[in-house]
Amino acid sequence: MTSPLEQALGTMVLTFHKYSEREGDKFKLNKTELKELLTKELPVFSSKQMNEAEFRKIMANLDHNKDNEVDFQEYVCFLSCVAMGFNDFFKDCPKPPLPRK
Ligand SMILES: [Ca+2]
Repeated sequence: MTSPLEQALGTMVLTFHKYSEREGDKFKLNKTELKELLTKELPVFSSKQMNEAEFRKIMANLDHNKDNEVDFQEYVCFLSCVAMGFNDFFKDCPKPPLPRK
């Protein structure tokens, strides 16, 4: 049995590879792969109908080493930022009681 956090980490890794292995370098997301990942796996980004200019801005922000691809480290930095955003968003919400074991 894995814990929810372990499952979440596994999902982060598997989701990256599900898209990165489609074309070209198997360990990096190119623009097409990144767009697919954002649209299908993080629909919170595409719900406001991300246009080409917005997408290019996201790509440029994520691609720290400017090789026109997003590697795993760049992807994890991005997810950390999204997690911080979620944390800010939810910090004033009342907490649900933790499930008893
Ligand atoms: Ca890169």
